[in-house]
Amino acid sequence: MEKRALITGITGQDGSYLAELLLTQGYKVYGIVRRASQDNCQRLEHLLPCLTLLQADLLDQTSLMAALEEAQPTEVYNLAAQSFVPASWQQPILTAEFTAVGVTRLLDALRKVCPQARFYQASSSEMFGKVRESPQTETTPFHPRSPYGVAKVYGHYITVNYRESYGMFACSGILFNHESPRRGVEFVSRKITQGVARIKHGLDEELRLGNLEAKRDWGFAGDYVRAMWLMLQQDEPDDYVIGTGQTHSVEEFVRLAFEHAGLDWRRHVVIDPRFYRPAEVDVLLADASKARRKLGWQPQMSFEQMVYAMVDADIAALSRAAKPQARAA
Ligand code: NAP
Ligand code: G4F
Repeated sequence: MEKRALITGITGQDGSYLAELLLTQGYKVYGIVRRASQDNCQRLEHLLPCLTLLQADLLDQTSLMAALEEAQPTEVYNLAAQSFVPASWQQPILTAEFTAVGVTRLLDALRKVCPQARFYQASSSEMFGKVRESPQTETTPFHPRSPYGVAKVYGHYITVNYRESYGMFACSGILFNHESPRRGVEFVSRKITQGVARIKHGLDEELRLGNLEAKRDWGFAGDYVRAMWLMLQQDEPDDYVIGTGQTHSVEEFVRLAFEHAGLDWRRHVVIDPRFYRPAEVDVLLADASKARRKLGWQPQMSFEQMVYAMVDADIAALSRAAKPQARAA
């Protein structure tokens, strides 16, 4: 049978890596994009000739059903969400519509149009929030700390519920933070590496950040999309925690990134209370032993390698951008 995948959120960081992986596995890949006045496919440019993009929106059930009718997917990956935690305090209702109820819209469309398709839901370690135990496993209770985290808990349980109610092959991947040179610039990892590059190039003097003490279990996005795919290749649907099993503070990330560029972070980083959150997730740490045992998954890229790759990519991008100016001068 032809392997056909539909990805929501294909224009995002994970969507671009997942599309690459599925194309190399021989899938016909469809992606859902929402209408915008300008196209938003920068992360996909190198893949566009091989993809079929369909216009739909998680807010609009009719468009989701039409996309499923057209693609007739064997696998559906729901990566679309309002994914930036601070924005979820500014737009809590919109976040719930996209990130929570949007999952039900898609699952219900799937149930009606192609109930045999396998379904992946992009759940998050933000659901653990004020952690009840450490490290966190699939059975650790949730205590979300943001409207985003609350919305993801809903998305997780509605996925489990459609599996249990309708026998659908629906999996929830509880992924810890994962980064890459394609990460959005508002997330702390990319904000740091882009800030380092701008300081290195003499474009900025300072980088303003919030809480440097928060700790995250950070991995590389390319490794994590492999785990998503593996979940849908199993005999039975299930839920999995995906992370590295190591945690690092934001300060450690900062120090490594600046040192890699030959800079002293203490001379450039300014603590700005504007970037503190109303409620913080202090520390996250994954126990991904179930994924290791059942999926054979483990991360390939270390924390240090990932930080260095992100710094190098941002410095190189600014060097490329500066070249025409240098020629003109
Ligand atoms: P991202 O870069 O922010 O991408 C989000 C995607 O969702 C974009 O393609 C965006 O489209 C799309 N989207 C947003 N609202 C939509 C709507 N109403 N209808 C259709 N599409 C919509 O996120 P990511 O880092 O790739 O993460 C992918 C998923 O994994 C998200 O659900 C996120 O919450 C979850 N997650 C991420 C991490 C992580 O560390 N990266 C960890 C755990 C879970 P536009 O391009 O049009 O904005
Ligand atoms: O990079 P962040 O914004 O990621 P956060 O909030 O952990 O969420 C990301 O990972 C989740 C998985 O756990 C995903 F579900 C979610 O979609 C997203 O991808 O912030 C990381 C930490 C926080 O503790 C924050 O307070 O960095 C701290 N931080 C310190 N200064 C900052 C800043 N975060 C941002 N964005 N900007 C700062 O200036």
